[in-house]
Amino acid sequence: MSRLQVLLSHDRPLVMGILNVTSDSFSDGGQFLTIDSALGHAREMISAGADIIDIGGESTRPGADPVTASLEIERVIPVIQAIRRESDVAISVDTSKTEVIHAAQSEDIDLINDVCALRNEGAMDAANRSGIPVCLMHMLGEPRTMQLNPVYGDVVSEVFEFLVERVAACEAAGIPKSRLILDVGFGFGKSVEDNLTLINQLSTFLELGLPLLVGLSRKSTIGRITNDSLIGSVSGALFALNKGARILRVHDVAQTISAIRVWRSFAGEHVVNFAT
Ligand code: 7PM
Repeated sequence: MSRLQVLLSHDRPLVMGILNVTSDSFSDGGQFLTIDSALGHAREMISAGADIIDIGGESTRPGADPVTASLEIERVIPVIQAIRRESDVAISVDTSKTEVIHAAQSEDIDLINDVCALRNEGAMDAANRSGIPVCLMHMLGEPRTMQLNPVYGDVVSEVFEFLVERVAACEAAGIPKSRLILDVGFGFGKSVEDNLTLINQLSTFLELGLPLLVGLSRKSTIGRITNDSLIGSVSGALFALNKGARILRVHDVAQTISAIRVWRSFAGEHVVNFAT
């Protein structure tokens, strides 16, 4: 069984820690500072108990400066290697670029997290040949413009049909359902109301029969509800679990894990905090 299959076979939610591999204000043409600070952040999330580290080189971040495939590779690959030298944590690569999928597939990684759901030229083929599991996320439009005026007839059925179509496209290309995870794409081409509807109706997506990943940590919809993004994100994460989410993509790993422990205990599961 693959690392991710082992994790998913456990009867508990999984926590995916967000690792942004982006440059800071220092001049760092060689990317050393970028990689070093990313590794420090990864170590923190691993000791906090993250199940998966999601490494992103900023390619598809809404509003972010576009990053070339070679710069993304130059940042992401050394971080994968550095984490793998010291940890058996599951590693996810947050990318939509075919070149990055190609480069990452020869590393010991566990998931390709593509916010474009393998719609870019060559991405489906690269993911198929890699044999690595994939998270397919819904996004309306493209990152630069998706928040300008997203309009749906019925957001739940449109996102649902999109995911049905992408799963079928993967199966047709040779990627079996056993290698797929789905995500409704909170904040990706959606109004505040659309996001709230999708989370409220998240259990509808369980019908697709695949694990659901939810990423709402520190997103603007949470910020519209409360100024406390930590409490807001953790509260939202627990609500998503109640609606059937299996993997939570979060910034605040330690706090989310504490909340999950309480949630599982209240749900009647035997969770003992050995630390106290
Ligand atoms: C600006 C806006 C910066 C949004 C970064 C983001 C998801 C993801 C992201 C998600 C999956 C963030 C996002 N969000 N991958 N990548 N699901 N599967 O908040 O919701 O990190 S980028």
